[in-house]
Amino acid sequence: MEISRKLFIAAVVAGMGSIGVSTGAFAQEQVIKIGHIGPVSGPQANMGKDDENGARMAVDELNAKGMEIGGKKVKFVFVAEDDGADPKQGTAASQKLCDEKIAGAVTFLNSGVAIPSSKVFHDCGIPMITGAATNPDLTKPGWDTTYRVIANDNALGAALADYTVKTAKLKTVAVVDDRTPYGQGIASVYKATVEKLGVKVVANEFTNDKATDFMAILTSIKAKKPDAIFYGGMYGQAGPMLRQMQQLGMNNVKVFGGDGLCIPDLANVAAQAKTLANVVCADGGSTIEKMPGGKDWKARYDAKFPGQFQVYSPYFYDGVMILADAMKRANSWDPKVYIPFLQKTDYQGVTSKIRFESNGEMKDPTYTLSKFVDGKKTALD
Ligand code: ABU
Repeated sequence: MEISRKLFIAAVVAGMGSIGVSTGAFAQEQVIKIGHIGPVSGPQANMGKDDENGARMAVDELNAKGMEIGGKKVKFVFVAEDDGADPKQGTAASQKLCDEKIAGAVTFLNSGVAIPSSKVFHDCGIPMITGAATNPDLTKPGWDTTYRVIANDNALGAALADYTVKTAKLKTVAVVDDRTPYGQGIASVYKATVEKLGVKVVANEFTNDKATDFMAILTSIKAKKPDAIFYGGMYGQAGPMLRQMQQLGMNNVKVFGGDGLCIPDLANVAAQAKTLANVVCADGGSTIEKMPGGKDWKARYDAKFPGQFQVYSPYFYDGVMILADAMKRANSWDPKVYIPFLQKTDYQGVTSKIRFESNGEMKDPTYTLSKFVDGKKTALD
């Protein structure tokens, strides 16, 4: 009796394979792993965590609803890794998820991590969608494994340049970037576009993505009397920079920046600096209020992750739904089989209708410019 029970268990375990069937083998559920990698530790953790929350929420909702693919009941399992905003940690985590045989990843806040990691995913044939990394170089190779569901920095940098000239009617700017692929990339798009539109760039300064003391850079810029500073970088630096601008009396200097600093919490990061009122920043996509499914989605998000919403979680949510949609249409979770269906995505998401260009960029992406009114992030019309 005991021997036949052992033989039975051995037969079931052998039939499971290493990843194929859930531990509830008797339920015959097919496990499909979805990965996320982002900076959930360190100074960018609140943005990284928000992205992870969006992807996790989609996985939980798919499982709650129940889904069959190719006639088989499936269970999605969320596998999350921390990259600390560090390219080395990010590529190592990407290889780890490849080795764990995830079916797809919805992933990356930082372009400096996403770009080298996209090669890792390409080499192991696993598709990745980002809802936040915005450097245009990400999709330059045109791999069928790399997708983005948000506007890139060509759109955001140019929109801010256009605002500088046509709306704010400024004549001179200083440009500062953090030397990361993101900061450098968006700053170079902004600089080239404002120069083309007739603005004089009176200073070009550099910092890094760990710095918090900008007094020397700002003192040098102040002497050149620019109408505005464009900062290419993240909120962890933009906050102290705004505070130090106030300390130096640069209260009439406008501040422009991309999605890396355009977070609802910027007032706190800037210690309520008055200069916050001079900020205009650009995010990819629409406000929650204007998204087709935004209000309902946000109510569910806030119930699940109170006080954690930042910017891009709805895009990570849509990214997971897009992977599931492609698998459903392909009748398969095997990347080789479902990638051609992913390329032909035509999905009505929470954020917008999502379709892809042949290089994996989103078709017809939108963006939003915002300012801060009494410390509250407020979209411009
Ligand atoms: N786009 C916001 C996060 C910064 C980056 O792309 O690296």
